[in-house]
Amino acid sequence: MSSIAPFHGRVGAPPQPVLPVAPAAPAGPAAAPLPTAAAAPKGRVEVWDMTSGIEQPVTGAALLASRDKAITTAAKHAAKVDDFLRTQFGRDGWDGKGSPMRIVVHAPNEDGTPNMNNAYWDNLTKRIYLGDGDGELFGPLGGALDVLVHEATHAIVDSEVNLRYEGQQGGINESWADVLASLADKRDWRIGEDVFTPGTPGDAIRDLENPRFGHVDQLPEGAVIEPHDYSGIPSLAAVRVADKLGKDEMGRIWYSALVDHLDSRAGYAGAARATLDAAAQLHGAESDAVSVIVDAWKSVGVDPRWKPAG
Ligand SMILES: [Ca+2]
Ligand SMILES: [Ca+2]
Ligand SMILES: [Zn+2]
Repeated sequence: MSSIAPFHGRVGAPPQPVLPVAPAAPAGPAAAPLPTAAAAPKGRVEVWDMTSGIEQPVTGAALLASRDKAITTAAKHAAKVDDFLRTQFGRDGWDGKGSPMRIVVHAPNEDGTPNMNNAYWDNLTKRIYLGDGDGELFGPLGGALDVLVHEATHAIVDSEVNLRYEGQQGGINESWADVLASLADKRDWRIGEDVFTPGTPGDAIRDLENPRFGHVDQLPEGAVIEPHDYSGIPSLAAVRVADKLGKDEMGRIWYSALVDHLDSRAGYAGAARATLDAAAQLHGAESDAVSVIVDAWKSVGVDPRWKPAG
């Protein structure tokens, strides 16, 4: 399970699908009269409502008629993610095979209590679970487009590369999720600012320009580091590449690195090599892009020539 925020004080297995559910009817124009054409999500989305504790499908007609803002906003954003993957990367759905975005709104905590302060991708159900937040730490998490892209990127990672969710691999997983999210919402490098601490303006879950750890030398030796904290190092390299090549071009290279070049055993150095291989393929081995990327990784203490230990 790959989430947007670290889970605090959680033990044991991640939330599992509660009960088998019937597949939802595809969202979008349905038998019911459409309020307006603009209200129909363009991208492919399937929605479940977990208010009752069970994943209940929301039909296209029910979605169009819904006055539940957490549901309608999450569905609108999920549709935008589907569009974004197609227009930004030419990707046909999160799995590259045309599958719709599948979201579960009002998802509870693992113990069944409501107002989960998190969102996560579950690779077993292939759905994104969106908590309502407690209103203090988070508002409903589907209210942020970048949170949806973050979780969709975990879906892409799981369908393309079998990364472990720990250590540097966990950091790579989280970093790619944040970096691709930063492309959907190009205003800045902050993640989740639209839903994080509704009572406090100007903050965010993470700021890729100002990560907790922005250089390998800052990592405390011997400590177990949480994947979201590990992610800051590759994310800062991506920021510095974007400073030179532009955000869209960085994104093109980073996406290609993920789907075409990243090795399932990669640590930071392997991730760096994947971006170099992608840049070399797109721009040539002697291109400026390649030297910009080498410099960016070195600035965070990662030498792409490192070989994995053992
Ligand atoms: Ca953002
Ligand atoms: Ca806030
Ligand atoms: Zn995540």
